[in-house]
Amino acid sequence: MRVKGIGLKRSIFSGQLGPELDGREEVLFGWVMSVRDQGGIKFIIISDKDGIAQITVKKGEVGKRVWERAKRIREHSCIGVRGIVRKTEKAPRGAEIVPKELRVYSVPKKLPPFPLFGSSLPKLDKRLDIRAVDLRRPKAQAIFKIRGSALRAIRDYLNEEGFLEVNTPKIIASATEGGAALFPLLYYDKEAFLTQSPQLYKEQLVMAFERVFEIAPAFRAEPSKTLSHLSEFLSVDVECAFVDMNGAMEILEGLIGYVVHRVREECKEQFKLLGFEPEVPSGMKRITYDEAVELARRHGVDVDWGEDLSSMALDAIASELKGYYFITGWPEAIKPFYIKPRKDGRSESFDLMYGDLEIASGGERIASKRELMRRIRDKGLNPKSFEYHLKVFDYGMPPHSGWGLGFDRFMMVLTGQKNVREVTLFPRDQFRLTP
Ligand code: AMO
Repeated sequence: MRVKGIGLKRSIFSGQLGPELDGREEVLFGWVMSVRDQGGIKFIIISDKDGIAQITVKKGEVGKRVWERAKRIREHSCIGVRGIVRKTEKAPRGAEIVPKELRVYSVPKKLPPFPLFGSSLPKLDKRLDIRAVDLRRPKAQAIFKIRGSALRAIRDYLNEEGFLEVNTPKIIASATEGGAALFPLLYYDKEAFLTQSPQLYKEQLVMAFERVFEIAPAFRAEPSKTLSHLSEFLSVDVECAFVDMNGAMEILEGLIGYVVHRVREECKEQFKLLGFEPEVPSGMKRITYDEAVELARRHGVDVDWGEDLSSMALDAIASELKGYYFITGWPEAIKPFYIKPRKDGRSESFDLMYGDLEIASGGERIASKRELMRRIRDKGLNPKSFEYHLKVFDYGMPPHSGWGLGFDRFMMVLTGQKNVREVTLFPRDQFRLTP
């Protein structure tokens, strides 16, 4: 049980504590949530990564040293305890720990700038300034446990579907997502950029692996301070050979359904704490861009055919289309160069929406080098900057499609949060570079 340094070795987390351990000696670590002092007896509630446990320190029942140490303990102290489990219906989990040894690792010099276990919360910015402490709030813990569960589910689903997980460079030489701005950086003596998306690499990789996916950060210099834009977000990217736009949408729809099912199954306690249940998608509706424009116009929103859908237009559309739905066939002029155009000015592209929030976008890609070069020129870009990419197309590029899912936005949907910063550990935006 004893180890050098911290002096104790954990035997259980609070989640494993229960009446069935009655009489056993166990070791727990945690942070003190509350101390209820009743003169000769102190009830210390600690929380660890699983939840809470009660330590009952009664004068006379515990050793002198333990009693003296217990007196020093305050809220937020970080402690370790070795003691005997005693079953009791009065304690959480139906058992308490009667300590034989108490170790106090740190006693806070001051209390956190806001109560972690109360219901009133200060503004998000204040909490983000000391995020590591804020993350000890039970609701924040619930959100990030759901996030972990969703990431596991994504990996399981895509692996099961025969996709290979890949990792592509995040320092890149040229832009892919026209509209979104790049973060430049000095790469030895050259200019380089942080990646906006693994787009070109994932396309190249279908030649070798047919089906690939990547879960990695993407960087966008977004000057807008909205509730759903970050400068660094987690992108789930999929690319698949021999599949068209519809095939790509099917993979995305299948993935979303699976993830919702898995998190609902794995995170029951967390959803209960949040007072929220994510919607189970059933048959995601598909509307065309033209239909979306019509719908917005019917609600009195002025939309010129060919322009991106404004937030007002999306609000109007979302007032009729609840939950998940696809908008397909976007005008080719507002889509990036690699998206396959149709002959009628539209393209083989789609966005996956949840209400008025875009959570993913994708489509079929141009597989012909000549056409891709033409599109690069038409978009006012220089084919020379894409030589390293274009030359791959000489060696048997298959037809292929894919998508990018904004994972943080998907997390907003899964946890019912209105601000993307609530579902991101250390969010980055125009105004925040620390912590
Ligand atoms: P797109 O630029 O639409 O497409 O990005 C894909 C998805 O990423 C999310 N997203 C963001 N999330 C948070 N903050 C941001 N600043 C931000 N920007 C984008 C959105 C969006 O739907 N290469 C293509 C994908 C593809 O075709 O495979 C791409 O990057 O949820």
